[in-house]
Amino acid sequence: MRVLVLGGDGFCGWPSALHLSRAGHDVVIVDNLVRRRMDDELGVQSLTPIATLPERIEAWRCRTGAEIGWEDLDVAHDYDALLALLREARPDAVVHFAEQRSAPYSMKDSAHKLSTVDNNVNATHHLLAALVEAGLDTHVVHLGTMGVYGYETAPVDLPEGYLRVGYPDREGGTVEREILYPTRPGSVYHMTKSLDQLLFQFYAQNDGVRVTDLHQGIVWGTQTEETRLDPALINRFDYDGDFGTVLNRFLMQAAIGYPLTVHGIGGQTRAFINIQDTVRCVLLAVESGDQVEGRVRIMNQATETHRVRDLADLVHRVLGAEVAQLTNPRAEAVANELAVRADKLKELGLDPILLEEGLLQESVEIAQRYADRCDRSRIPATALWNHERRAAVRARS
Ligand code: NAD
Ligand code: USQ
Repeated sequence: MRVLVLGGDGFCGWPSALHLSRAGHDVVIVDNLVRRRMDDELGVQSLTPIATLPERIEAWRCRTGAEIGWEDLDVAHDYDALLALLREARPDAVVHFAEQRSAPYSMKDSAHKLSTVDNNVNATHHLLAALVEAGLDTHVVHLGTMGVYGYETAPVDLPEGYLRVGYPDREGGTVEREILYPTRPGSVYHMTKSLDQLLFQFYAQNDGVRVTDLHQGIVWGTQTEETRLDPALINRFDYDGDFGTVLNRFLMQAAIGYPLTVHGIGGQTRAFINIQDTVRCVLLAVESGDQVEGRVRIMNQATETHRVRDLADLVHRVLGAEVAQLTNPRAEAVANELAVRADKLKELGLDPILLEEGLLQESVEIAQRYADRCDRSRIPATALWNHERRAAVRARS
């Protein structure tokens, strides 16, 4: 298949592009490198030294003989170029990773809220409108998030996107409907993923666009089978207070002797997936595109759930790290229960990698190897949207 990977220079997009290429697909990355510029804006860099995108692509060609293309294009703001690319490439599938993905970054201030909505909603909408204008029957595989369901304790195992509800009709009977699971996003970033869901629903219903929305949990790990093939293929590793995700942050903090930054009592339960499984799921979704017809196919892309405190305890036990309990910078439930249905990807053949001590070791080794690249001053979370804490800060100033 010919596959465009929007956001193919990022943490999930780069290893997914390699995995698709290795599976024999003809891959073109579409990325305007805005994520690398955000590193400059934040004064931070990936813990791992990532090569430029042309160097990465050349290293892949040298190792495997496979060619990957690159289009430097802003999916959210250059509609004509996107349309022209789609018309020329006529892809069988487009994998869409090209969004601003950090909740803290999206909550820094109004400018970051606005730019996150502008980038994410426009990127998704431009893609859908351009596919319709080009008259293509391309399958869209979008990376969404488990966070659209919200992280309050739910009375059900979270279903895969849809909820069957009954309510009274005018004749005193009951009408049954399947609706999108009500969204309850916890940040402007997560809200953009809720808005994406409506765009997909509309374009599937109105224009018959085939869409798979992968509701992915928090990704942990760094390398995949393909990124290990050459130092120039190494994946990025975010550890800073905006883009670093919780388990990778804890592993890196343990490696450099920094007390683990548990927010609040660490009662938050979240869904997780290893980066190696991310790339497998993306391949499974792409290769099963002929199964998508009519309504949007939503699959929960998460393999297990963990409480933040339990992850900190695990890292403490295995690596002897000290655990700190910080005032939570975010507005979120102090503690929640979480159970998730995630059957569809398993039915397609996913055999999940579960968190175990051995697997933590690779990330720790990477963190130790590149510890001198870490700027400890960039570890604390600086985006503050816990309302009580914000009020206290205001009162003091
Ligand atoms: P990332 O920031 O590392 O990568 C995103 C890539 O998209 C970057 O290379 C960036 O330059 C590119 N991009 C962004 N806006 C663009 C635009 N307008 N035009 C062209 N390119 C653009 O993020 P990631 O961690 O790889 O996440 C990828 C997707 O997966 C996101 O949509 C995110 O919401 C989703 N996701 C990520 C995680 C996670 O833990 N990392 C978990 C669940 C879902
Ligand atoms: N947390 C800590 N300490 C830290 C960092 C985070 O206790 O140092 C806590 C947070 O308060 C939160 C939980 O850990 O309760 C998860 O935070 P996170 O930063 O690891 O993940 P999140 O903000 O939810 O976002 C990440 C990705 C995002 C993706 C999402 C999947 O950045 O792109 O959509 O995971 S999910 O969480 O399922 O919505």
